[in-house]
Amino acid sequence: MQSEGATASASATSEPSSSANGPFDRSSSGNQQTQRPGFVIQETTAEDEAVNLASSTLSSVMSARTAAATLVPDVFTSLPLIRDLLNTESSQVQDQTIQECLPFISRAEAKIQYNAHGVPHLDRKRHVQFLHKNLRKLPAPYVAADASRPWMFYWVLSGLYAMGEDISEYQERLISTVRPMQNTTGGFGGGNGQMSHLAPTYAVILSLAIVGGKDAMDLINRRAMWKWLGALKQPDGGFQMSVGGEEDVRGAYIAVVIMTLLDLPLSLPRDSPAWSREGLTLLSGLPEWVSRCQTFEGGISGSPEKEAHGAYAFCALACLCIIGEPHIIIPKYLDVPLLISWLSARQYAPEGGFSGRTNKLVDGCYSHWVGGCWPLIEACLDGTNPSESPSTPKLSVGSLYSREGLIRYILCCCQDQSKRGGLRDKPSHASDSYHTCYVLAGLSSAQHKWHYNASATKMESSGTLSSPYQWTSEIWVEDSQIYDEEDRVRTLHPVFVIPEGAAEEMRAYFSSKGGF
Ligand code: FPP
Ligand code: K
Ligand code: ZN
Repeated sequence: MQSEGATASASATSEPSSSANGPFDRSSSGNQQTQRPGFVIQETTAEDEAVNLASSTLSSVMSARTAAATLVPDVFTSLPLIRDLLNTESSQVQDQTIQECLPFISRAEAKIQYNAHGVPHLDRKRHVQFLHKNLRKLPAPYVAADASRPWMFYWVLSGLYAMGEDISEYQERLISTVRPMQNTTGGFGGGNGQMSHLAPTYAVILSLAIVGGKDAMDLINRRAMWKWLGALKQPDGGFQMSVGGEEDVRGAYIAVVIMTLLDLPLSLPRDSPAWSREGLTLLSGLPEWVSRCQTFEGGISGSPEKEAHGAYAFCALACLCIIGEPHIIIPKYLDVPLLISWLSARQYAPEGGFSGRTNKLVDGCYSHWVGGCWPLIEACLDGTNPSESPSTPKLSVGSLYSREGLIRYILCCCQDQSKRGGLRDKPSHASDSYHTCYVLAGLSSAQHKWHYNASATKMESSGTLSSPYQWTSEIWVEDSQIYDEEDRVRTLHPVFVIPEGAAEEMRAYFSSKGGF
C-alpha cells in the first residue's frame, strides 16, 4: 500500500484515520492522536512544519511564521499529522507536491499579494486575456489538439462566462467552425472529416447552448443525432463513445445530456445493437450500468471493474441527475455513504485541493470533477423542498467538504501569476484552457449553494428527462469569508456546466419544435 499522509492513508486502509474529525478539523490538536503501527505522529508544531518546509530564504521563513501564526489555519500550513512510513514513488511525489504548494498557501510566495486571510485576488483581467488568446491563432504544437477544437470553444466560453464576460462575439465563429464537423450519420467529429465521437459532440452542443440563438440550434441535425445515439447504445445498457469505440461512463452522461437538451425521443431506433422486441429505450439498463461502475473503494470507474476516478464520479452523478431526481435516483443506484467516504478522501491537507484518485496528486481540474460532485450529493441528502411552504428555510446538510480549503488551493496555487495568466493543475504546471475552465467551475460551486426544487414548475412540453431543470442557486456566505467579494464568479449549472438558463433555453427551443 502506498503512502500519502493522513487523507490518502485513511482511504487506503479503508478505515478512518485516528484523527477523529478528519484533516480539516481545526479544533483537533496533533498531540491527542493515538499511535498506530506503521504510522508516525508528527511531534513538531504546525508552525515548525510550515517553517521547515518554506525555509528556502529567511524572508519566506518569516512570512510563513506570520502566516501560520495569525492568518492561515494550521491545517493548510503544516504536514499531515499522521504519516505512513512506507516510502514509495507515490509517497515521494506526494511529499514533493506538498513542498511545491506550501509556499503558495502559507503566504511565503513573494510574487503574490495576499489579503488579510492569506488569499490572493482572482486575476480576472489576465485570465480573460488568456482565454481569448486560446481562440486566436495558436502556435504549431497545437496541431496535436486539432480534434479538441470544439472543446477549446467550450472551455473558453464557459470560463469567460464564469468571469462575467460577454461571449456573444463568438456566436458566428462557433457556428461556422462546428457546422462542417457534423456528420450526416449523426453527431460531430473533433475536426473536419473526423468520425463522430461523443466527447466533441458534447463540447459542440454545450458551446451552442452557451452562445444560444436560432442559428446555433438549427444547425444540429436532431434526427441523425437520435439515430447515431441508437448505434452507440449497447445491449448491456451503456453507450460507446463512437461506433465500435470504448464504452464508458462519459458516454452514459453525454448521451443523456444530448437526449435532454435536444428533447429527443427515447425510443430505440430499429437498427440499434440494443434493439429488442421488448420495447427497450435509449435509457433501458443505463442507471443499472452506471451502478456497476461503483468500485470497492466507493468511487466510480470509467467502466465496470476499473479504477475509481473523480472525472467518472461527476459523469455518473450528473447522468443519474438527468434521468431522475437526486434524492431518489442517487441512493437507488449508488452506495451513497461509501461514495461520500471516497469523495472526502479526495481532498488533501495541507494543499486543500482535490486529487482524482487514491494515492495520486491534487490537480486544479478536480475542483470541478470532484468538487462538482458535492452539489449533487448535497442535493441528494437535502431531499426536496416542501411545496406548501417555499418560504420556510430548508434544512440542509450544509457543506460536506472544506470550501475554504478548495478556494485556498484555487486562488493560491492554480493562478498563473505571470503575464500569461490562466489557471493550472498545480504550480509546476503551465496554465491551459481546460484547467482554466474547470478550476473556475470548481471555484463557482465552492462559492454557491445549489438547491434542487422538486416542487418547481415542471417544463410544460415534455415530462421525459425534465429533472435537471429544477436547480436554483444562492451565494454561499461564510462567517469569515477568506476571499474578497469581487472574486466571486458566476454560477454554472451543476449538471450541464454551462450558464444558468442556457440549458433551459435550448431544451425549450427543441421542445417547442416537437418531433424532427
Ligand atoms: C487520469 O489522468 C484521468 C482519467 C482516467 C479520466 C479523465 C477524464 C476526464 C478528465 C473527463 C471525462 C468527462 C467528460 C464529460 C468528457 P491522469 O492519470 O493523467 O491523472 P491523475 O493522476 O490525476 O489520475
Ligand atoms: K492529473
Ligand atoms: Zn488536471
